[in-house]
Amino acid sequence: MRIFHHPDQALHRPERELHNGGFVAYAEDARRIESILAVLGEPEMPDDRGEGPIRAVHDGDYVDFLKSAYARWKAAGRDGDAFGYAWPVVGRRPLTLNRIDGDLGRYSFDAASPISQGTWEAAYATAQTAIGACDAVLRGEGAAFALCRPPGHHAGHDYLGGYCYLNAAAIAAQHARDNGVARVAILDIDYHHGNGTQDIFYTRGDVFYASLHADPATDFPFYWGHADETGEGAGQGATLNLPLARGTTLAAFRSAQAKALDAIAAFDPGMLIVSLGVDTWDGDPISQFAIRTQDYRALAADIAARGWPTAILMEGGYAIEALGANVESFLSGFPG
Ligand code: SP5
Ligand code: ZN
Repeated sequence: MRIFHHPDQALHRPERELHNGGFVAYAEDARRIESILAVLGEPEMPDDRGEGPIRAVHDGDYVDFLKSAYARWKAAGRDGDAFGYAWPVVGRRPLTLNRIDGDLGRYSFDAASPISQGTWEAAYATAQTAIGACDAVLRGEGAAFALCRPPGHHAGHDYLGGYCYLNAAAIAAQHARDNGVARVAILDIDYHHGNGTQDIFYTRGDVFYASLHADPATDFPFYWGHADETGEGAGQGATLNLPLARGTTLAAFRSAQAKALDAIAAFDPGMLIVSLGVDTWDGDPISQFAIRTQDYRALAADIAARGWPTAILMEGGYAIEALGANVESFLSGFPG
């Protein structure tokens, strides 16, 4: 399988995140990529398609904010990575403020996603990597893998969060739409609900979003991913949320995935995008499912059996030493 990755993705290097009332080491570590490449071997560099496909999904002011936030943080005399500490509660006026702290609150939804030097460059490279895999599939590959990092599925039209800054899956889906694919489906099997992807397509009927994830009643991102969120307007019925209990093993995960695949089949997509998180793994340090390494091959084979041209995009997974084996197992479920 063709594998895409851009070395600039390593430029995103936050030191810490806020967790349980204190600062801890940032879980979305750049070494995640090294662990995966050690197993998969040398990747392809994606072409640079510019900011057009990014701005086709994300708010222009938000993109400008991401590009300038770290420099503004430094200009304000701050040490370390840029963090928000005040957020506009839903219903506040959409004020335009110049202060960096105001913008950090306006454009984020958690305090676990700092902006470091190089965050923009890394997120931009992640987007190009996703587009590279998407283009390979558009040009006839049965499946291709984008080794994205930082991940993307928590990032919305105009916000960051959950270690995500630009939504690679949404950018790839929109890119496919803009290149003639009438209906695109996204299957999100990261441990966490992909709130950003859901939000971006919530009112649209041309991109189907199905997600298996830890029940947001117990797990991040809490405010999205409940079973009664099914889309709105033209998007009514084009969002499917399948929350699962902590401790979920292969059998329950696999039957929920079959349900998602059946719904996607009824939608009849021209392309599938898989948001692959291996934070569903048994030993993941921040997650509570019990999927084993060999299970990923079975899950992937069930997806591949449907026969849709498929771009696979990396999302979460934090057991650094196990990532290579888990991703390799998943990719081995696809032919070729
Ligand atoms: C893409 C993705 O998987 N994002 C997950 C974001 C989850 N953030 C909330 C959980 C934070 C737990 N942080 C523990 C850090 C230990 N070093
Ligand atoms: Zn996750």
